[in-house]
Amino acid sequence: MIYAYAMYKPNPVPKAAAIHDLSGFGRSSLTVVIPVLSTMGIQACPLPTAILSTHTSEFQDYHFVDFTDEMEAFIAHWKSLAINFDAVYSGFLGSARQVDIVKSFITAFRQENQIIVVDPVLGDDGETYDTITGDLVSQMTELVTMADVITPNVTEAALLLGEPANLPHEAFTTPMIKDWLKRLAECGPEIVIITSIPVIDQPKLSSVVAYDKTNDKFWQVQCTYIPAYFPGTGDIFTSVMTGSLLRGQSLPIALDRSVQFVTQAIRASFGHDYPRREGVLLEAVLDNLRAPIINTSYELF
Ligand code: PXL
Repeated sequence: MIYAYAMYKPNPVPKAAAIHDLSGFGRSSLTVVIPVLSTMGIQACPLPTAILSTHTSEFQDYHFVDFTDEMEAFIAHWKSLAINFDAVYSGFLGSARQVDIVKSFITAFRQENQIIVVDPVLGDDGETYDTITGDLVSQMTELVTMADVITPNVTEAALLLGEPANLPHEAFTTPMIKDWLKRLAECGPEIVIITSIPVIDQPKLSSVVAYDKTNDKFWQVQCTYIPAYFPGTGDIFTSVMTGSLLRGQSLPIALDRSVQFVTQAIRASFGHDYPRREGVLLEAVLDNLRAPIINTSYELF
């Protein structure tokens, strides 16, 4: 019996390699990824892609330190430690060359029972972020081929597919959304999630949609559209998604939880008069991640 117990090695805290930038101020990337994953009982192991004084949205003159040349040395050390990651989760990349580094990271640390989550951080609201080059966009289309789960927003989905990034609301018919989801899944990922989809004739709603390729099922969760842009909400969304999937939740429950949490975070922040560029008041709502899901609103579509 004692022998049998000694053979059993449960993994009480799953590990996620978190490949994102560290922006010192403004609540995005690692400053939201780490607290969200930790609160969900996941160990976040950061591999920084760049270090910035602030994120790049609505801040000028930020200081940007590209970490490309350091990443390989970090990875070599991690390889020598033979670390096993239950998830590899990448987000904002600081240069096009980093895509190759992340690809070889995934190859080197691949193991069974692991999820590779790629959040192809490129832009929002029809525009690319300040530091995103055309090269990085085309390289990102290659990185998504190695992922199990991708979580572009609607602008990033358009960029990955070579579609116009600023389509009118009326363009987002169900067949068109399904076509985008399927085309992205054909690139490789088993699960494709697109956030911030406009809902035709419902300006007060926004929707998050997902395609589960193995089971050929489409899911959606609708939420109230709040007319304010907060940076970092995409990073929070994908972090909750990653945490939920690592905790064994189903795709629609994970979607629901992520949408609910981001909505709570935006609602907790929207009523306050403070600069939006500082991101949502994550610290005020983080504990909600420990609460059980009570109401779900996901549906097949
Ligand atoms: O939240 C996405 C993101 C991540 N990292 C940096 C950013 C942004 C969005 O503006 O600037 C550095």
